[in-house]
Amino acid sequence: MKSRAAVAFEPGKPLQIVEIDVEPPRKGEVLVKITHTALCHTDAYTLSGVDPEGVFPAVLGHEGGGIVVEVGEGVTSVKPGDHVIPLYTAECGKCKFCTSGKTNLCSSVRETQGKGLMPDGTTRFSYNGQPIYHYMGTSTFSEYTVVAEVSLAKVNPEAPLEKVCLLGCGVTTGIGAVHNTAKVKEGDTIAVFGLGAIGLAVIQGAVQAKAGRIIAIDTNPNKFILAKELGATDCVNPKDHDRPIQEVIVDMTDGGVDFSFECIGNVDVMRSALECCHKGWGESVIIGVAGAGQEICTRPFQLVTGRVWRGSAFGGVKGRTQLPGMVEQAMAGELDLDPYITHTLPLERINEAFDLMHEGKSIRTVIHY
Ligand code: NAD
Ligand code: DAO
Ligand code: ZN
Repeated sequence: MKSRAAVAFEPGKPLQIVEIDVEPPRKGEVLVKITHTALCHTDAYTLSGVDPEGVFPAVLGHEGGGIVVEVGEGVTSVKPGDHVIPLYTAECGKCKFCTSGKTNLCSSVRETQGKGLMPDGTTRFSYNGQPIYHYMGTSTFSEYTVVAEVSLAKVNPEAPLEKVCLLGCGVTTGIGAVHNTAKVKEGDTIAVFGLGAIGLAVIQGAVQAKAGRIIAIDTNPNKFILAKELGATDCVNPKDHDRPIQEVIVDMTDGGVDFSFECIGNVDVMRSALECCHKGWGESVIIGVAGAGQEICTRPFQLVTGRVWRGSAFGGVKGRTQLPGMVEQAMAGELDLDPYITHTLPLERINEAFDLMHEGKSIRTVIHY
């Protein structure tokens, strides 16, 4: 079938809106009509060409929502008409990871997903007879996409897909990192570095956890308005200080925070985030994705004296099991998605959405088909 899609033909170049060919779903696969997708910084990261797993040409996009059109052989958990959120972190429920009870990472489709291919090692997309690669197992920048069954969360059909698509990545990642990775408790002091959708969702999660002080840090002071609305108690711009930001935060908090979250992907900030943690117990969670080959560093004494460095992928959330419940929370008004949606645009204007992100003007732009 034909599908309108925004294709990344080359790294560093704008996406091109073209009509691609999409093959029917094969065994264990599902054809989904994407109704809405948002853009995340990770899409920009891959498009820039620095992602070691970035293959071109590809259909990017991983924060979407849609409706099942057709299922391949053996698919039992979804049927045509079901509303779904594609998952870049699959959940097969059977692999060593899924059955460990220790992680939300799943190995079932991981190897091929990282190569831009479907689990059988081929692609369902082509343009003028040339193959187009998949991305993160989701490829939501195409009106019709093919996704592995294990990479789909079935959600309440009453849920507004134009909003709950955000649960496909950013909001879930930030909120999940607070509850599943850090396990923030009532009264804890936290620091959030970077106030894009991920950092704002960390703030929202911290408010849910009844954190005490929530210190929001960004070099763009325009981000402080929304951060305060969502519950930040203090806002700090590193540019206002002539000493390392970790020293500023340690002084503000009588020795450091209980938890910090890096939501930028900057290895220098990752160090600051660790070192602003309280001696003896402070924990820092890395969420941001750093450039290929970059490394983090600190003095080992920081760890010897009790600080802990962790990381979080998709907020530690098991998508098929837990995402439907988060959608219910959003529908019940317990999880407000409206503040994140600063812009909406049709697919044809998706490159403007990337510009808005790079200019620091948007939190999330929701693209409609
Ligand atoms: P974003 O670009 O919208 O937000 C980043 C924020 O960081 C911006 O507000 C920017 O002003 C601020 N910033 C930049 N440099 C800074 C500095 N030196 N000090 C303080 N603030 C600074 O991005 P996003 O969509 O919120 O994503 C954030 C990061 O999280 C990205 O690296 C993305 O790839 C990553 N991510 C990770 C996961 C995961 O599962 N681990 C999931 C989604 C996104
Ligand atoms: O299982 O080995 C693995 C890798 C899982 C990928 C997790 C990706 C998390 C960070 C990427 C940000 C996505 C928007
Ligand atoms: Zn698994």
